Amino acid sequence: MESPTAEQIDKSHLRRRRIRRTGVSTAVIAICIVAISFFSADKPPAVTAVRAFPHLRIRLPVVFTNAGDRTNRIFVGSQLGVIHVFPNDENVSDTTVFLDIEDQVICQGEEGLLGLAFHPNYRNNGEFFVYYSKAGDSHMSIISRFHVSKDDPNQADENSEQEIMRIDQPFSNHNGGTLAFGPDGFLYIGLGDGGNVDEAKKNGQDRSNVLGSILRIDVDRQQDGLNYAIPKDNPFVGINNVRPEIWAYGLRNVWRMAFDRENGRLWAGDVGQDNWEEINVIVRGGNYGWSLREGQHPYGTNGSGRRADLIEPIWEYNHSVGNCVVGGIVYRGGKIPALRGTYLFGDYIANKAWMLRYNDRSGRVASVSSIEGIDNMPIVTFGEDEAGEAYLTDAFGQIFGLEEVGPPR
Ligand SMILES: [Ca+2]
Repeated sequence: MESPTAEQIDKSHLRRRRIRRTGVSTAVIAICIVAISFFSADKPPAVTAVRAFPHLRIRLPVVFTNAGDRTNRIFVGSQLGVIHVFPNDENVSDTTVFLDIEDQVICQGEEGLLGLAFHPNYRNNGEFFVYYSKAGDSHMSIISRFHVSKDDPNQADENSEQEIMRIDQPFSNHNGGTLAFGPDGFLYIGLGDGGNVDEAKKNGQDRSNVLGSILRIDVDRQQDGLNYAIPKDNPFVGINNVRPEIWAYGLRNVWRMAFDRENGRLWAGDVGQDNWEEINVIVRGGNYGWSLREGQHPYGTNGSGRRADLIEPIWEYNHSVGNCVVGGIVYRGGKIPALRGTYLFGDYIANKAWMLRYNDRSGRVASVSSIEGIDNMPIVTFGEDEAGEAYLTDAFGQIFGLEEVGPPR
């Protein structure tokens, strides 16, 4: 993929040549060279994926996260319905089963245990939240609260389940499934459009149900007979026939979203259908266009041109590049300082992953470059440890970290 900075750099070179012709002082030229370096610096260093925790192989590792409780442990959720825990130590040889609800989870195709998030106050209240597809029910997604056991920090209390929400899915695919707490302490839930193809149920633009949306709920309070409450500043509170849980909508199948731990910005990958995969920056009340648009293009018979009320993805790529975007995380670790602030994402089908630099002021992408060393790795998810170091997992059960291998290229 072409880096949008290339043109800017070319223009800077032209400017520099013009200055030389007019005989401007070397000090000015030096300033220009600094400016050119600044443009170049808007591309991250060369980075490669390397195997992390090489003695571990975890079946279908769809969530990689930490508890934020200063114990420096890693938690990996398996789509089968098992959550593993292990110390953040390269030499670890085995995991401990933190929670096993395999008997109540159907793991098939896009269904299974898909989401796991620890309460921001987990250290004190021991609460964590799980998203799974319920066995014995027809395409039913469950979001439940569990507690850690009283006497063993590496063991959840399987009997502590309290169902928070259930979502009746019309089909088996497009379940979304990411759970993530925002900096506001509310739980965000990424959902798909209900599945099948061509947005069969037309849920993307329909706010009378929760599908095709990202939800925002308060799990610390209860309201109207629900096991959660609606934050008062949710964008659609009090609007007739619109679900007040909705934070943003017009989404097809959010496969992985994450908050930037430094500035709270919410990033989401939205899997496309025919041609385009999307990276979106999610804002309050945003309509992300599905199924009027796919990527930055009209979609289907009701396809729409650009409209002020439809938010375009900040980045898209077509199906000659990859077929299933995996939204990642913004790197905030300490190991690769020049990578800080870079959004990492990948593609499940294409065996590719990228680093995206975003310009806060312009709201535009400054550069996208490939992460090296991605070979025969169907990327499933990204995650971070407590220190903000980045990891990704693949469908073969392997975990990878990142290493800097040179200057930008
Ligand atoms: Ca879109």
